[in-house]
Amino acid sequence: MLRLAIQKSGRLSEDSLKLIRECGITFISSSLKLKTESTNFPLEILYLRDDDIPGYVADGVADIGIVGENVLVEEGMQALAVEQLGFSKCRLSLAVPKADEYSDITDLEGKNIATSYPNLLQSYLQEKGVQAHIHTISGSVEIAPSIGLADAICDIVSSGSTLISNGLKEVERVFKSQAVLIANENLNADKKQILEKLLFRIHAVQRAQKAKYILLNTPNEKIAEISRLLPGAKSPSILPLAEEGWSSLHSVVNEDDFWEIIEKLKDAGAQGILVVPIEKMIV
Ligand code: PRT
Ligand code: ZN
Repeated sequence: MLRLAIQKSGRLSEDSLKLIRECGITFISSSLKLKTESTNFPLEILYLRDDDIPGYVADGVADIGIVGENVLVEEGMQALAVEQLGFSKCRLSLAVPKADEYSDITDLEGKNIATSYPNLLQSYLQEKGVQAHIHTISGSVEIAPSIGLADAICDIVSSGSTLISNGLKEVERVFKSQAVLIANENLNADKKQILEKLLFRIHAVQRAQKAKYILLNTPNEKIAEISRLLPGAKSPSILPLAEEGWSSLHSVVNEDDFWEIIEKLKDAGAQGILVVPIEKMIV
């Protein structure tokens, strides 16, 4: 049995549970429970505050966990990281009042900066050779300049709308973050094996998220040209159509290249192009 710690309620919770479900792991989730066990995989889920997750995993109370890299690195526990998960993307940024003139980081020399991430901020300032006074506060960081508590703030930004609505502008990006899977460094052989199984499933889910299954019709004389445009899992599958001289071609495309490829396929004579999501992908 492997114990997974995820955030009880917050920005990481929904996507963490979604990932586990997409791995085919079923369990009863209830916002009132602190612990739940999967019905079809040797996994127990603990619901915790995100800040506590690295500590619990380091101590072995939980075997693995899902947490933001910002929290992990702030707590000095980056050694536990196993795998970036691609969700809850955000950045830790420095921001100053909109009306302030700002040219570069040296403008913050000797200034007061409010943050909940003193360690990440300190190492960034040190790297830039800037000395400032760091005020550690646990929340509502963005109001610090307007109440006279600080000249600048260093906080998590995602869309940027919180900064704008508090009359602030983002001036430096200190750290880029996303959700990461972490693991205790001394898992026994049994637990390691379960973790390997889980990672195998996570990789299949992640691969599928980036890939699309594409089906199209092509005149036979265009098969070679169109196949070259489709760097699929291996090579495209080609099936004859009922109509003489035509074939149906099936392959996989990467979401990032998707629109560019579609244009080229049309130009090359492809017709009836269908693009469908892939649920799991094992290579
Ligand atoms: O109760 P608990 O301690 O478990 O949760 P929490 O309140 O400490 O954390 P939570 O749920 O807010 O965030 C959990 C993790 O989500 C963070 O550690 C980040 O890794 C990640 N994340 C992603 C974010 C954001 N996006 C985010 N936008 N964490 C916080 N924010 C906040 C930010 O602090 C600011 O107040 O959202 C505001 C900015 O958002 P925008 O969109 O207006 O820029
Ligand atoms: Zn927290």
